Amino acid sequence: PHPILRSDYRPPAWLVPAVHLEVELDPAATRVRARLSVEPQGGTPGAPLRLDGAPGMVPERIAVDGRPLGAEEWRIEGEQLVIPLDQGAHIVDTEVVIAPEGNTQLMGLYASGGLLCTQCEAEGFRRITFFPDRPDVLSRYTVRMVADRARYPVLLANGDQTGTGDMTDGRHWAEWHDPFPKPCYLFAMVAGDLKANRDRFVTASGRSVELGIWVREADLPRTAHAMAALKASMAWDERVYGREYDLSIFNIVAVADFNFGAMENKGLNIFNSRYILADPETATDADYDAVAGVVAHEYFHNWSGNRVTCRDWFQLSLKEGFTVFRDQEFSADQGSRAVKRIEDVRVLRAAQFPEDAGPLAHPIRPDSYLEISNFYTATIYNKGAEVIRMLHTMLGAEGFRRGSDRYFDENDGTAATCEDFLRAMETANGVDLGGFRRWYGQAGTPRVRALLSHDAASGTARLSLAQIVPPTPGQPDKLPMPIPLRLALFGAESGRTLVPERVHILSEAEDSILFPAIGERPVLSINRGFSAPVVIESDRSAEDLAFLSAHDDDPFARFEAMQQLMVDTLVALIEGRPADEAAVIEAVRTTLADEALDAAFVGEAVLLPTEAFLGDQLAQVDPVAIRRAREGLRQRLGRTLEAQWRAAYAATAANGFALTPVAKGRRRLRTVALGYIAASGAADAAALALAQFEAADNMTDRYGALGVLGSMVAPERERALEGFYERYRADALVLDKWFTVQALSTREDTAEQVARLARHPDFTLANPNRLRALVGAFAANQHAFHAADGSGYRFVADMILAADPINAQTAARLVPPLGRWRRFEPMRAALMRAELERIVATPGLSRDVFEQASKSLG
Ligand code: B3K
Ligand code: ZN
Repeated sequence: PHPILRSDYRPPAWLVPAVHLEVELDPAATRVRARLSVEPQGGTPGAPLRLDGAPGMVPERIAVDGRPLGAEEWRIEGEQLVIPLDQGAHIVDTEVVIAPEGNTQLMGLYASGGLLCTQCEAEGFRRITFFPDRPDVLSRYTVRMVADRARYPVLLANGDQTGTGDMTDGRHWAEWHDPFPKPCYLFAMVAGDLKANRDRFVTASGRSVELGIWVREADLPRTAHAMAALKASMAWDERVYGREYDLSIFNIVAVADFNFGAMENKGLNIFNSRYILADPETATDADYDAVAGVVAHEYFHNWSGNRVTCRDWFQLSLKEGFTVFRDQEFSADQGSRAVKRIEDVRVLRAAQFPEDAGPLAHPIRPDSYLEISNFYTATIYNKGAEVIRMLHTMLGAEGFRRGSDRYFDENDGTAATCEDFLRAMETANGVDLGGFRRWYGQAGTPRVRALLSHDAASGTARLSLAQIVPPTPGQPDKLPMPIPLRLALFGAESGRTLVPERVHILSEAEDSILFPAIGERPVLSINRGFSAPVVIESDRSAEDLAFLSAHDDDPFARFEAMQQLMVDTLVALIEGRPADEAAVIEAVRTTLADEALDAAFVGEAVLLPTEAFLGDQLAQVDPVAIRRAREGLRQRLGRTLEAQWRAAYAATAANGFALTPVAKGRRRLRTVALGYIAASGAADAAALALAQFEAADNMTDRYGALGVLGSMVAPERERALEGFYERYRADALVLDKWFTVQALSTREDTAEQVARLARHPDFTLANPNRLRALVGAFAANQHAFHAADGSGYRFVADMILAADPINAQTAARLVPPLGRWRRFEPMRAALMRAELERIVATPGLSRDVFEQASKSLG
């Protein structure tokens, strides 16, 4: 396979202003008749019309301007249909037959449950019909769907419904028209036996929008939260960005088999059901938040993605980074801003930092790819969002809004670039973002060294800053990037604010700031709110970190100081150096005792950093030493503060289910406290957890208890796992949790249990959620996955190879954990490489898995 290069971009030779589709839906043989109005675009006179297709797809009929073409008048080149045409506008008809029920890749038109549905981003439309499948070809679509009325009573597509009717043969039809020109990746249609939760939203300018969330009838009671989130998102985008919805219908459909979280098709979002369905019995508080966040994300794409789309797939972060930033801010406005920021930074550190430090590192605007599906990454999405957030920080909320208004106005109805976005921000604010562009082109997480010195005699303090952007594949040398750092100074003795928060932009490799009139020893609070996606290296003592964790006025900075204190202590323990364990225990005690803090924050702040994150701090990951040190500290925290954990547990006792931020925070802290009670080794811990499990009136408490039990060796564990299975075996989304909790267990026998679960009758490679629930979770369980004998690597590689022919996109997502081999000692590294080599040597490998595995070896 040859790489696609960003520098090779050329505008399309032919445009397709209008598309008319006629689709006779049938799971075994769906007939698609496409009528394209095509017209040449200056630049490449004489170029033939090139339409993308899928492997093995052949047209049954082709006509140009109504005249059927003979076999010599067209050809198939690779997977493209090539038709020589005279300059000038033409009508091109093609007809193909496709088989949705055999489509296990879940791209294009496929069957899920009893439904037929589509997924076209990035390159799925070419599996439905021959078409220039690139985002800079924008068309107006009319779709006529025909299907069996009994089996598929509901027929949905983008835009407005313009007609329906019955046929004499038991089939019926529906016609939809979308007035907004769109790229084909935003095309969607769904046929099935669905019921809608219907509602309505009146836009700021008074237009009424019919809302529908379409699910299986039995799932209707689980759609209320998604509907509330949708309406809140619509109002938020009007208030914060001045963006109104633009069609009279907005539909969402939930499907059980989906490669990703959801898809923002114009007026017809299609969702992985796990991001729609929620009720207290089956969804945790985290699930509820994810539903709201993804509903908002897809809705926000209507402007950041659909009205303004991407010129080419190298610009993916233009819509994804911006839209993640928008959904993060929406969620922050709905609940606790500090806790939301903590969660988002956790995700960035768990998923994006390792990516940025490994063989698959790429900038948020990549330069090349083999398979675009591999670039829907934490870098494009989450680092992309951080880059937008830095612009927001530097320009201020109003300046950022001026820039986004200008961006939407200037680019509405077009396929734009990251450069267009930056230029709109610049012109609207009269600023030069020249150096900032490096964030788009350079990969790697910058490291910022921050050293504060104090001269008591002169009453001055000096902060020395230095940045290093590490080398990444293909980018050995980096230039410094503008890094906005929110910082403040506090008095170590008085606790007073000595220098209130300011934003300092570190633009050069090195820089220093002089602070006058600093009479007492200052303590540095830096990268507050995580203002830049960087690693801070400072020499703050355990005492100073403990001080900040108790006194900083930025809650994120308090969390961060506690984390750093825990990391420093654990790294020392892992490396066998003297460690200030007492400082951690006292800081946790102080946080637990602070009545001004809300429970949600406390629940986050007292958690030890994950084993994986600790691994990232070490020159070489030693999973066994990390596990031992972390579990040891957990146990001592549990024991020393046992009375405090029991008090916190009692104070947060279940008291009727409510979905308020306060009730959610209490549930969070309750399960965290239960975990520490179990870690202490208390004799009643398993019984306490089982009691919580059995008495729970909601999934958060039940799954929280199951998570604690899952790592224990106790009969209560087996009882809870069996009870959970029996209770939820018919509910796929909850059964996923049953697989995950066992894959994440810290027990010594986790690898065997997971291998056994892979043979369980409820395990299937065909459903992406299930595959991720077991294999994805196992690969994230550092200690179990990195078993010294290589059994974890072999298992995951076997699963990748087994899944690849069925669903290449999902299989490829399991490869990166194996690609981290450079971070391990030579024995493990060799075992990991051997599995990657075995994967690469497998005949018939998909392009998706080939790209990830071969680049991981490189
Ligand atoms: N835009 C979709 C991406 C799905 C493509 C997966 N290959 C989801 C989202 O970011 O909203
Ligand atoms: Zn998105």
